[in-house]
Amino acid sequence: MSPSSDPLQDRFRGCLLGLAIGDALGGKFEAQSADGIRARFPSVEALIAYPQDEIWYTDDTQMAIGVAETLVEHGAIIEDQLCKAFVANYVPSRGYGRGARAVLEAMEEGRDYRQVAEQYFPGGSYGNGAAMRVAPVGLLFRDDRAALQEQARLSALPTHLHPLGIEGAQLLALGVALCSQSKPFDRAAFLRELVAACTSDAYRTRLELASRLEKVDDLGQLGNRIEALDSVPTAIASFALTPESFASTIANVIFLGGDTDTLAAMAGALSGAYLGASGLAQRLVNLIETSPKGRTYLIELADRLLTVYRERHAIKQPHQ
Ligand code: RVK
Ligand code: MG
Ligand code: MG
Repeated sequence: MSPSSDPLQDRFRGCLLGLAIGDALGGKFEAQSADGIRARFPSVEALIAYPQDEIWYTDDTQMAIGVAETLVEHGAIIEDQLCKAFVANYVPSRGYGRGARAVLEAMEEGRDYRQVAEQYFPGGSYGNGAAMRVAPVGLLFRDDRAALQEQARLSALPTHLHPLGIEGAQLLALGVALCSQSKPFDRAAFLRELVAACTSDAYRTRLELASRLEKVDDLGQLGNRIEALDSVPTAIASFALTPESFASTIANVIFLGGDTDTLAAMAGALSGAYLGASGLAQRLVNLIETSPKGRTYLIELADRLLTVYRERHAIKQPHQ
């Protein structure tokens, strides 16, 4: 990849590549214990140096690609089109959540997937599957908070109807939007804005705790699980503690064990949106899989999303 001289292009690329790297590296440790991972890797550097061959992403990136493709094609989330993209990209062996699998298979077979989504988990899923894939929404609607909230909600709905699943996606999208704007990083302002955007006490409490955390060793207090509430604030807090280091931001959540791919995918998307592709760990960028929807495709997708963003901006503000 030739480095971009366009700072916003660098950030769009960084977000998608950072997500894929976090997902793929974290995917090597999914469901392992924190102690087990720490015993093998005493430092951030040791963990980041671990992959020697291509790293393969999981469902997190695969679904984020579907979200980005829908936005690129239609300029906004259109549910039918989003479902088509999810189904077209669906490779079950990439490691989907069990509820998500049931919903996607209903979509694939033309059954009533909304009913499956409502009934599989009564009240809807509060898994982190909507948040893990939402980053492209944060990029495209980075300058329009109302649209960002609504588009993040729409991107969640096919699989995640529970308010905590939806709110997790809205907060992560807002985090990406803020990261794509801020330099230098103001941690207090970043977390204040996220706290102010919370609609539930549950997220507000976690993000207030995140704003009081001072050490990466305390990140575990925020959770490391597959539920959105137990992972979205953790990813946000990890980025906020080490904003200038992509490697630390993804490694510190992988060290927590548990849902490592998704924690690192979300943290990686935030970090990449802030630092840009040029600020990522270049060795890992070069190891991202070279499959048809691998590294080169992710870069092209980020560039196409930026084109749509700029077109949207030009239409909204014709005199600027
Ligand atoms: C495998 C009870 C609920 C629930 C509810 C729990 C991939 C379930 C990715 C469920 C991510 C899990 C992850 C995931 C993304 C959710 N009552 N339990 N109302 N709602 N859960 O199935 O796309 O790794 O244990 O909707 O959100 O890497 O199995 O899928 O880590 O959360 O899956 O929720 O999963 P799902 P998802
Ligand atoms: Mg995954
Ligand atoms: Mg996961």
